Amino acid sequence: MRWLDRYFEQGARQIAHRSSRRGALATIGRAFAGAAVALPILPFDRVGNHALAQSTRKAKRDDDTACEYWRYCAVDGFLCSCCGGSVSTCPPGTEASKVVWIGTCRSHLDGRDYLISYADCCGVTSCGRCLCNNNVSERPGYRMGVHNDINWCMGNRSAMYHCTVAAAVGIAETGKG
Ligand code: ABN
Repeated sequence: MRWLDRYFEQGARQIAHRSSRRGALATIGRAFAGAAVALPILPFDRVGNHALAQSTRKAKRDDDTACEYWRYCAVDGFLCSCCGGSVSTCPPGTEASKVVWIGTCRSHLDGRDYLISYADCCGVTSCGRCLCNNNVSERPGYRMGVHNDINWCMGNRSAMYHCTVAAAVGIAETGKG
């Protein structure tokens, strides 16, 4: 019966060898390495994230306290709608600048281009809230009427800049026809 003892002894040794701590660690290591290679190429569902980003962007185009609001495409300054005024009215205690600059912004509501008159509100120190700097069709300082990086309160009794308003004043013509 020695051969039977040897047979079982060998089998037991093989099992012990295969189930050693080192063997188990090696198996776990191989599983991790495999996962690291496989995971980045697995298909991820990013549709939800994209839809959320789209709806957030859309909501901001309607929010006159957000830099993305459609009339602010060429605004440079603090939004008066965050400073006690509104999108087109200066806060109490300030007065609109005598000089303005003009931008052309497309409305997402009807797809048309509107002339936007940007004015600085003057007479009180800087509001400091909702700073935006958008420059669609903005031009350098030698084209003053379409330049936004200037304190337009300079022409007023008090040159102190507080915030900026954006009034839609007309529909932009294409110049064609
Ligand atoms: N037109 C807004 C503004 C005011 C002060 C300085 C830069 C820009």
